[in-house]
Amino acid sequence: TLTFDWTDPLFLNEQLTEEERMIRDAARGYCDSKLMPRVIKANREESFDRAIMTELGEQGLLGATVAEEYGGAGASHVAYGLIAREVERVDSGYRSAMSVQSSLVMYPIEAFGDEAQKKKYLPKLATGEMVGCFGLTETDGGSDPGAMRTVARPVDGGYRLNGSKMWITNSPIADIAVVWGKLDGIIRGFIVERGMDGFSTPKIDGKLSLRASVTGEIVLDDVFVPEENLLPNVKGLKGPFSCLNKARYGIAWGSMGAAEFCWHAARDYAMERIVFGKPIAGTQLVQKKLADMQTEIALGLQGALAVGRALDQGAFSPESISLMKRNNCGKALEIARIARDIHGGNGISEEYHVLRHAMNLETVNTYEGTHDIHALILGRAMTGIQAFQ
Ligand code: TGC
Ligand code: FAD
Repeated sequence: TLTFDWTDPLFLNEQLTEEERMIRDAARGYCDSKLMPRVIKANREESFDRAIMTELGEQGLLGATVAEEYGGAGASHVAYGLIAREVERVDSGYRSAMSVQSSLVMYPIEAFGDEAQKKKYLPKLATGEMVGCFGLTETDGGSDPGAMRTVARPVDGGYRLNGSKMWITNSPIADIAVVWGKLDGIIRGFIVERGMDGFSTPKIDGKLSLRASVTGEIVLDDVFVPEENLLPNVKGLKGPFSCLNKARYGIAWGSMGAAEFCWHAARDYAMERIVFGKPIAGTQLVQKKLADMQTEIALGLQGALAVGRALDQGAFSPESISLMKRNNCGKALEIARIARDIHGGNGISEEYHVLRHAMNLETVNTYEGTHDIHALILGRAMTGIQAFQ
């Protein structure tokens, strides 16, 4: 028998390869020493330090699954998930920066780009010398991206893009944007570069969630994009949705990282906090809350691992990703709120981090498909009846 470790009740550690454990530990070392010390200030000031992208690149934490010949790590999807978990243990906004670059910018260029595009962009994205963003959502109903208004008009040597995108992670600091728009009524992907006339990325201020991440719009005012910047190898919603499969999968791991932070913080606080003459950890109500956290996290990590192994074998279904993204985000949000409660009044202080996580997880539960949209994806798969419209 194995000795019971309360922090790893279903023996996740034993199910990882040596390489996965090394990547996880390296990510954890960086996150503890470099990200954790700056997160309170970043969250308070609603600012993202651009240098983090270069640091993540130096640590090999960008484009983990991208082939080594293009600067990626050529690692497993499970390794990518473990990175997301470590980064989000610190802040969902930092994980956002990492996952947008890896899953929503590098992945589509690798999967749907031509050789010249891969050589031009991927190595610089892998080192963090270049920052990318992903423009799918528009102001009117992000849940229904098929209704997008952004259009591309063919012109001599390329296309003219018109439209705007809303709520775009990293857009204000991005050097390139993978933008989805309709060409002759069909959704296509374009690599728009900073400096192209008519391309601008106003920052969105005043967020009460994901404050350590920079979010903005993308405005496309008759932007000329040359032919060589069209992603040639995908057409239709399948393009952006294939990227979302990867990112949603990473979020299933990441949200568990945030939840684990909150669970451990709640447990540690409860051990120290003496009320009515004894630690609150010695009360039945608190122990039940901690046991619920432990159970949901252990199950959530196992589910994410199962999907990761399936992705590594190329035998996955988007519905299983929806199930894990939905459940893990929902559970993480609940866990963060309860952890805040266990901290009493201290729980609202930035010093204890738990309310920051809860606030962040409101976004994580909304982006990449809301909790309810994923329920409808699962409902459609179960009944054969689509309930979106
Ligand atoms: P539907 O009819 O279901 O599908 C249209 C076409 O797309 C294909 N498809 C997929 N392909 C690959 N993977 C998937 N997961 C796919 N889902 C669908 C499908 O086979 C079909 O292909 P074809 O060839 O038959 O045309 O499309 P619908 O319009 O009915 O979709 C409905 C719905 C609700 C499922 C979908 O629109 C949806 O998922 N909405 C949520 C939108 C969303 O997730 N937006 C995310 C924006 S990006 C973001 O939030 C980044 S935050 C990142 C961060 O900071 O970390
Ligand atoms: P809506 O679609 O208007 O939904 C509003 C509510 O209606 C939700 O509760 C939803 O579940 C519900 N709803 C919608 N349709 C139905 C239905 N048929 N039945 C029942 N309920 C329904 N997008 C990008 O493209 N790139 C990014 O990098 C990016 N980063 C983001 C960063 C942040 C901080 C945030 C907040 C968002 C980001 N997004 C990004 C956008 C995100 O994906 C959308 O906010 C999300 O998809 C929801 O779209 P919406 O906000 O328009 O909400």
